[in-house]
Amino acid sequence: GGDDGATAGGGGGDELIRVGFSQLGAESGWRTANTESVQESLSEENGIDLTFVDAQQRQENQIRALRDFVSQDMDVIAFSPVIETGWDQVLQEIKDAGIPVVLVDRTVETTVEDPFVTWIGSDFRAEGVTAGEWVAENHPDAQIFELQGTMGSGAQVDRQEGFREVVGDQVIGEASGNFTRAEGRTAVEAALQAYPDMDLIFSHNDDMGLGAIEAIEAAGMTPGEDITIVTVDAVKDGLQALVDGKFNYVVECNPVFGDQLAELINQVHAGETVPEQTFVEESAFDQTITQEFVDARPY
Ligand code: GYE
Repeated sequence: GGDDGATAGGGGGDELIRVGFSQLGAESGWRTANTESVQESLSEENGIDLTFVDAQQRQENQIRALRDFVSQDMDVIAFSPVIETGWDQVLQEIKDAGIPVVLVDRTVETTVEDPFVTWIGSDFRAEGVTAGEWVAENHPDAQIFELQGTMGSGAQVDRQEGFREVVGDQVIGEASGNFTRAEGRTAVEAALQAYPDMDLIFSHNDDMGLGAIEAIEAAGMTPGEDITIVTVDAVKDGLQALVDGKFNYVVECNPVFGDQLAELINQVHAGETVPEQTFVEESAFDQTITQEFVDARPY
């Protein structure tokens, strides 16, 4: 639906773009930072009236939220899908209602044609490759345990694919920690029993890596020394673990793209042509980062 003619940054209450945003959860430090960025930028100041709903990592909650947005006739629907598949029906319903979709962070796999106008997020596959290349260069003989994110999520599927392209033959075990610290800890407790030879963990995010630290210390070993830990995200807690010598390498995944998202939403609503994909910028860090750098990290 949506009325045309709202201008970017437009002021008056009547002209605000009504946006429904379905966030997938609050599972990690990355997600918290992402939610803060989205809520701060999808603001009246940027011409947006935001309805924000957290799905607590459950797809059925997200589908319900998306249907609510359709019945509320939102101007634009934005969402970050918890897993890649299972969206065909609801995406078709949104399309039939004529509401443009802006996909955020994670990706979808669907049979619906042109299911979204634009996507903004990270190159998860490249993150996996970056992690793999550091391992290949620094620990070419490592016995690797891969601590996976939520199975079937874009971030899990693509990080695994990229990582294994480089060092796949060194992976001796894998389990999912669902991107949370608690489940990461449980998975590594089991892995320490199942794979006594493992000496390197590739964790798909910082929070699960922090859970791994707890499990390793509880088993009387030294994280970062007895077991090398490589993670993705680079939230403040992750970088602190790096400076403390408990993580060895952290690939950055940038959650702070609310301003870019707000601009895309304004452009989409105005019917302007937007790029199909926008990749946010990121880098990677090793133990040479300083405490000052960590202290200055805003999230
Ligand atoms: O890396 C992880 C979060 O989809 C990029 O989800 C995101 C990932 C992020 O739970 O910490």
